[in-house]
Amino acid sequence: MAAKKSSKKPNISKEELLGYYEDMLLIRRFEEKAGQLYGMGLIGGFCHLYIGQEAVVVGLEAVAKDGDKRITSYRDHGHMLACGMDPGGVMAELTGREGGYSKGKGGSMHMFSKEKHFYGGHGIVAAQVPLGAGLAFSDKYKGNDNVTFAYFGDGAANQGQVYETYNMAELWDLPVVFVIENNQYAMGTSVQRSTKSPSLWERGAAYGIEGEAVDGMDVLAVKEAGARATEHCRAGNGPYILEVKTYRYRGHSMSDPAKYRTREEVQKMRDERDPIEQVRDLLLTGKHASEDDLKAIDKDIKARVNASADFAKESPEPDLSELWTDIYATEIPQENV
Ligand SMILES: Cc1ncc(C[n+]2csc(CCOP(=O)(O)OP(=O)(O)O)c2C)c(N)n1
Ligand SMILES: [Mg+2]
Repeated sequence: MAAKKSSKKPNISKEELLGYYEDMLLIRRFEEKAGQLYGMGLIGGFCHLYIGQEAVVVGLEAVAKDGDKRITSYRDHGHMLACGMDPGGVMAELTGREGGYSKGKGGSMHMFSKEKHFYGGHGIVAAQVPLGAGLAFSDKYKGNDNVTFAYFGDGAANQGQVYETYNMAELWDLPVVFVIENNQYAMGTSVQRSTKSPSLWERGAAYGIEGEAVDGMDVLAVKEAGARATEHCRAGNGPYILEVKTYRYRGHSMSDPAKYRTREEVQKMRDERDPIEQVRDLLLTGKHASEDDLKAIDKDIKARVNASADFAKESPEPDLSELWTDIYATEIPQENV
């Protein structure tokens, strides 16, 4: 089945479109800056950029409500910014500073915010999927109508634990939206090379889980599909699978020779499908904003991102005594999970 396009209803308000534009641009500019800081040696370890995939998290956050949870893989900066985490705290974590969300001890892949219900940041492919079902179990147990967004990649979709999780999630009607971010590649392996059943969402049928594929370069389409998914889960109907067809422009991580695809393939995506450009076109053709308005927004966002980098650079490295803290839980939380 082809991925669903949005109905591009003309009644989408200027405020809504501008909101998507700003949120996606913040992620893009933040990631560009992270790439620069990495090049300058200020970020150590792994760093996986989200450039190209911005419409996925921004579209889904548009249907999230207070108390909803999210959990994802190592390609996680976009998810953090989209759920409202502070860019300064995220950048400081990337650079291993005290002001970071994990006090500089987690880095790019291991950041959390209990306040924003962001549960990581996981380096083991697909490990977050059963954990996501566990988060959804807590909401089911408490009897509220919150949902968990459990994000994973096309490569992760070939992991066994995903299917064990599908089975339990459907059996127990857990309110979890399984979001497969199909960016066409798992490191250097294309979906075509890794599976003969490329319609990843349809695998849920074996467990009785409903779902759909959606055009992940179109933020409005993602939001519409996200609304169907969350309504399904909030109403107590169990899990839902969204396979969001997207694309990453940069390498898998900062150390990717990118020999598995052509420059032309990437350029074609940038030219024809870019999620930010699509909203930009809607804003301009709908006369909701002028070129100058959009330039001013970009300037503001760049200033916010630069401020986050300055905050990161000025924040001290963690004290050596921090080596021995935050290793074991000293209290067992009874609620607010
Ligand atoms: C269990 C496990 N196996 C292998 C790896 C090495 N590895 C890291 S990322 C990755 C590819 C995952 O691709 P995908 O799920 O499509 O996510 P994407 O990077 O495209 O966001 C692999 C094999 C790992 N981290 N964990
Ligand atoms: Mg992938």
